[in-house]
Amino acid sequence: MNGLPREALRGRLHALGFDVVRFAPAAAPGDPGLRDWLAAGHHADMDWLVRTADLRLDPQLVLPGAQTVIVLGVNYWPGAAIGGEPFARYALHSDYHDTIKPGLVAAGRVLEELGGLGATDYRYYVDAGPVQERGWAAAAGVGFRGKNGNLISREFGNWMLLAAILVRAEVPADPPLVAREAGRTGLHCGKCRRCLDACPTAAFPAPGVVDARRCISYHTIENRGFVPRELRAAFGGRVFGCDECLAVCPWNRFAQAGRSALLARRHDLGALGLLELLRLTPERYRELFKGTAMKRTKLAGLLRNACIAAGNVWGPGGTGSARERAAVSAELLRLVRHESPVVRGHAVWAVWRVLGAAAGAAALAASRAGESDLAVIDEYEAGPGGPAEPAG
Ligand code: B12
Ligand code: SF4
Ligand code: SF4
Repeated sequence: MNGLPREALRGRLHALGFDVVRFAPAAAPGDPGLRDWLAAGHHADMDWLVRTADLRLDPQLVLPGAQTVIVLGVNYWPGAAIGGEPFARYALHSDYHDTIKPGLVAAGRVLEELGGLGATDYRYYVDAGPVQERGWAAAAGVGFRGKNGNLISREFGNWMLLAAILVRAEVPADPPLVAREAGRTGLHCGKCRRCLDACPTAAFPAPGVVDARRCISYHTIENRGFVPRELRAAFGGRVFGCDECLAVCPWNRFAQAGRSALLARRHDLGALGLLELLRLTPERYRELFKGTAMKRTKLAGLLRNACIAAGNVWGPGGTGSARERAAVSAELLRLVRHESPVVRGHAVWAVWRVLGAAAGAAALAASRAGESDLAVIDEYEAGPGGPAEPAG
């Protein structure tokens, strides 16, 4: 197989909308931590990571004969802070899997044209494939793995999505930022540990290692069931994803406004209030979130998350406005009768938080009598659990 001209290829892929285009040799990378991470259970219930571990550790099992991994970065910094706490920034776009994919399809055509490759000589992935995108990005010098676990670009900071193409052709490799230290966590962090200290749920058992069982991003996006009760109060007003350990990172001072060539902004969603989220009907949910990453949680997941956020924002020490308190309580008391036990259970938790012990018990008495799901009954039994004076 012929080699591919590196700079011509980089230029063509950049023109397709990829902000960073770099190349690493597709040698098997060994096991720089994935197996330990899985063995410790840090993947929570994401068992697909276990099932694909062998593939993730050896690109030859994914595409036999692969010689190069092309690592692609898409910068999603909007230029100024948008939205707020409820939604992770990446989610305020049409689903990036869908909008980056046409760029990958076009990249495949470029490989065929420049390298005379066939369609089976390459495989591309964005997020969902059996490829450790952060590891390859570090190997190709896209950036370094911060103590927050994220791949940090010295050009764009933390706000970069990744994609990868395995290809059966040689491309001269780009060097990692520091030779022989590509995978080292915190390579350019120095003594800083802001991300570790800022994590609301203490989800870092060690620098660079995220325990998904404690991570708000995992629970609000991937977890389909009950969120552990002891973690909920730390979620604050977050409804989908969490940017905390990314946002505090000083490397973001280098962030540049993205071209958005392979993204479609939905910053309008950032203006949605919690009350509106609690009131979502299936029709309104479809209308608002069609084509976004937030479809992943389904309506029940989003309502569950909104209940947790409401329980925090209008609960003890919360910042919710007194003007909206009655309306929020009314919606929560409607949701304690929702068809999904997961929504009902978290609505009960939120009612305890918002109304406190006495008013909560009175308001919940009727629905409690009719509840038969054991997990939801457990939420009734748990009561407010701690100081529950309604705020403000
Ligand atoms: C599972 C997953 C999650 C889980 C677990 C996160 C985690 N830290 O592992 C949860 C749901 C919690 C999550 C959350 C988020 N995620 Co996520 N997630 C993934 C996914 C699908 C797999 C990651 C994984 O395998 N984790 C296990 C750990 C052990 O692996 P790792 O992070 O890759 O790190 C190892 C390797 O890099 C390896 N390594 C080191 N050197 C080398 C060298 C080579 C050559 C190789 C191959 C490997 C290697 O060693 C590291 C330590 O073991 C990737 C997509 C993908 N296919 O890679 C996206 C991905 C990592 N997520 C992403 C994003 C944006 C997020 C969030 C910011 C979303 C949000 N705002 O809520 C948060 C950030 C949380 C955090 N601090 O990490 C982006 C990150 C982009 C970037 N710049 O780093 C990715 C790459 C998706 C994408 N295509 O853009 N995520
Ligand atoms: S995404 Fe949020 S909860 Fe998860 S590790 Fe980062 S700061 Fe902690
Ligand atoms: S916040 Fe500090 S420690 Fe964390 S990734 Fe950024 S530079 Fe590294």
